[in-house]
Amino acid sequence: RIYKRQMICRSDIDQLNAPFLAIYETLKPAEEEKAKQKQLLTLLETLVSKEWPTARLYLYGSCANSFGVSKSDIDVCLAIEEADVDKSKILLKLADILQADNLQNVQALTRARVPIVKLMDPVTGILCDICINNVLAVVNTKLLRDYAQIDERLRQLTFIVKHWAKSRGVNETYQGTLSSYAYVLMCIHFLQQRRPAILPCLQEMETTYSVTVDEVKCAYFDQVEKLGDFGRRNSETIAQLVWAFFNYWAYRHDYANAVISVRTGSLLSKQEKDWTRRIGNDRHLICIEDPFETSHDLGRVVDKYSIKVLREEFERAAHIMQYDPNPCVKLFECF
Ligand code: 3AT
Ligand code: MG
Repeated sequence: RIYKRQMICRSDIDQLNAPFLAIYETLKPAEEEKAKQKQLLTLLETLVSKEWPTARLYLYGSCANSFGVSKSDIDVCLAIEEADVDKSKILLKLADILQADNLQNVQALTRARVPIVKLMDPVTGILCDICINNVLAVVNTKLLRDYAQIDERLRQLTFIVKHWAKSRGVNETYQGTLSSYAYVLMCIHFLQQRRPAILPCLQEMETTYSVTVDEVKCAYFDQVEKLGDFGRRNSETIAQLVWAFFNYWAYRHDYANAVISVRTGSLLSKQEKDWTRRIGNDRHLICIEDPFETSHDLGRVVDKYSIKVLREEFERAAHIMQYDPNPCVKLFECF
């Protein structure tokens, strides 16, 4: 590897706070975008309820988990409580309804891994994906949103990490790199691990919210407003955290043995998860446990080629954060 291992942070790190916060501010969506999303959701609700009066629509993903940058697509889940829903049939019907109401580029992708209808709203210009009964995604969206309310540094760090991943081409699951969802979990876990901790582990606390979805019990402490200023004893700044995040994934993470787990707020071993060998396409080269579907490794998309790409990008980022005179430019240089 070309980059040298670095453990001690540069002395001028805090001069990078202002530029990182400026990037965060430019990525943050404006309030009027939220209003447009609501407007589209209301239209969709009206159309859907005519055909399926008891169905409900939920926003999930980055438009609802507070980690969405400006101009993101929106993800919508149509929840239908019917025995034996034939998803393809519903999606085709839904596509007809949407098309008839002049929504643009309506497409039903019934054979995708997660079948969806895609559309574009000509009034707001918003692109939207609608899936059926993906309720676990709605619940994990709530978990992420609740974490985001505890300490603003989580949102800042995640925006910067996602922006880096998109710029460097390592946010493409079909190419074997990680999903946005995986990066958010990496950021939450990282802040749970700081000493003093910046984030608590909500799933280890008293249960105040509990639902069972597809036989998976999802329970955690969701009264986050009661946590006050949880992270106040830790005064690390965003620049220090960005530095430490990349340093961790470049040089400190034990790729051979460790699993990061937001559910427990700690590191687990591959041994105890039985993630030590390749089964089918799951190679477990970088292990990120889903907080609710605990048998899911979000790193399963990573293969023996893309793990190299990913680790080299972490090392490049760590090197830039340590040595580059102008990291806020170099870090996000397009791949
Ligand atoms: P972008 O801003 O769109 O990149 P996002 O948070 O919307 O980020 P995705 O579009 O990749 O992320 O995914 C939408 C949501 O679907 C996020 C999460 O609630 C859920 N999700 C994605 N991948 C998984 C997964 N492997 N397991 C469980 N839930 C997932
Ligand atoms: Mg999305």
